[in-house]
Amino acid sequence: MIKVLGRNNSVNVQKVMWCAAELGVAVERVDIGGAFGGNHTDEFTAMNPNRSIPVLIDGDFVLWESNAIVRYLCAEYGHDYWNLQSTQEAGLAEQWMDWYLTTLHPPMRALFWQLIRTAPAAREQDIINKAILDGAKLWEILDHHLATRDFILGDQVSMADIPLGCAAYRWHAMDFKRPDLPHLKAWWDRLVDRPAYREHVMIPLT
Ligand SMILES: N[C@@H](CCC(=O)N[C@@H](CS)C(=O)NCC(=O)O)C(=O)O
Repeated sequence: MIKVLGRNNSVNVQKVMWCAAELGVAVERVDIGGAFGGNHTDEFTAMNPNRSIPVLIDGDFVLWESNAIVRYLCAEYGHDYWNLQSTQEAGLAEQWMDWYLTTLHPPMRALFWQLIRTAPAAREQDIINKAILDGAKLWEILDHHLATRDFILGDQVSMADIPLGCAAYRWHAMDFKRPDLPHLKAWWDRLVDRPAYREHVMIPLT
């Protein structure tokens, strides 16, 4: 059985677990990283020299970088709309996945660390304000994109929804004043309807 090394409260592990569940791929997840430790051993470092989670083990094949793992799972085990049909579709999916990683993740990470991982007395309001402002501008881009489609690539959910969908839960679950972005909210509601999303992504933020 495929193994995923990583604690379930990591957004990057959630991408992989949600994707595998959507594909119907059985996975054994092992709690590693954060308070569990285990990602600085020689054995782990040999698999991922970054000492970060998640790591996927599929037989003799080892893979790290969560977006790469999602792409691998869809290419290897994808069916129906999870198996992208053209290089254009794949290009667009990768565009949004990379946009999340390079552009939206930094303000989302700052917000998460301030509001969830930092004690209230130690929070820095200017960092929080900037992250909300930067994040809102970017979510607005996605809101505009979603005005004419149900999911990121069109009518059907795809791997393009995975990283942004994980971030969207955090955006809606954290306690701050969000701008009104109706298309984004409607898309997020569609994700919330998915049992695999609720099971692997919508867990308490810690
Ligand atoms: N770009 C990497 C980032 C991996 C990463 O930074 N993972 C974090 C958890 S979200 C980690 O390993 N933190 C150290 C730890 O949990 O001990 C990916 O997408 O997989």
